[in-house]
Amino acid sequence: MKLLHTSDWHLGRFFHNVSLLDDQRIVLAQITAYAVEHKVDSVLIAGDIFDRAIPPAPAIALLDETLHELTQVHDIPVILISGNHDSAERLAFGARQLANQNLHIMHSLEDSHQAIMLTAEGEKGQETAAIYGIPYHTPEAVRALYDEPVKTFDAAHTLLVNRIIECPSNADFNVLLSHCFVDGAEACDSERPLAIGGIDRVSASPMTTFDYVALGHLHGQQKRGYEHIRYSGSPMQYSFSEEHHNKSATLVTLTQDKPAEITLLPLKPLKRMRSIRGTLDELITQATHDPHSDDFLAITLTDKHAILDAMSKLRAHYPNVLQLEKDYLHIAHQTDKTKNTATAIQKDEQAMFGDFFQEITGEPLDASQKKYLQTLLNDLHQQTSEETQ
Ligand SMILES: [Mn+2]
Repeated sequence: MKLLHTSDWHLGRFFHNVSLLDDQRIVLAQITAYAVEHKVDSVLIAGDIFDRAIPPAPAIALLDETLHELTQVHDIPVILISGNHDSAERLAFGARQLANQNLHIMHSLEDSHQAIMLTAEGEKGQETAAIYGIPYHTPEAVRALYDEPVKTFDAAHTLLVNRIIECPSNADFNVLLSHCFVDGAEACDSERPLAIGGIDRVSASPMTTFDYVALGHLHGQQKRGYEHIRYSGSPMQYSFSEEHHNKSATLVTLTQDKPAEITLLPLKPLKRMRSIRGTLDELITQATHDPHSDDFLAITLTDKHAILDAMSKLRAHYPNVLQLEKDYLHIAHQTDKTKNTATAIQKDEQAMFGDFFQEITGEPLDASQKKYLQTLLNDLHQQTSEETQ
């Protein structure tokens, strides 16, 4: 039995106001190609299908197209759960009808103990897998549904897992999908916390009896405590904190009396998210030899002086600069930390205006100009402090 585990597609996501849909389309096509190439028995998507409850229409169209390719063109069942970014109710539209068409949308907590049964030809004849899905849920939602004093994310999740385990399954393999934050797993910048202060963590131990657990929520691929309890991670980078992530889909091969075999199938993005640093001149020179100058970039400029409209100058060579930082601003802040703040701000202003003046006129400020500027700044600060008193 072969399953392809993926999660956190976040279709319709924008990053620094740039739509990622073209990039998402590329990696979804690779996932479909892997599913076909490896003749998987199902594709499992562990939540955060969309980036928001009401996704943009082109994102809905991309999901529709991808699911059509998988379930109708290639006859591969898709099983998915809703994540914290999805609206479970909206994602559930048509779920009962679609279940007859290879598409299983598991959105209900009440029905999370009901398995989708898969059959496949294994080495020892026909094999069956029971696939369970626990959609994203809050403790309040579980408490409202069952008459249990559930207070924490862990208690809520454990209750739902135990409900599944209590129902005996005679399948050869039992597989669970869940969208949750398993304790000890590593987060990055692009996940929205489920709750503030780390109270969203759930324990892995109740899930160990499953043959495989397909997790969603965390965007970095990782196992959690056990080889068969895993996050597939998102199919592409969604923040600069994922600069060193190599994204993949997880191919899971289940064989009787053996642990699940895991193969990471690499996904190749259209554009990577990465950070570079250097002076403006260095970076512009580098751009000519950079075959990936259209990557999404976070740039740190190390020039010691202010540069007029650095963003447009960089974008002429790197069209997708999304974030720009200037080292000298940090340095100025750090060195002046211990001094009087007002003096520090004034000093920065003087230096910055001096740089600006030089950039425009090609000449540094002379002594009388500096004196005039100082008087002007003093007057302005005087006015501001009087106004705020
Ligand atoms: Mn997510």
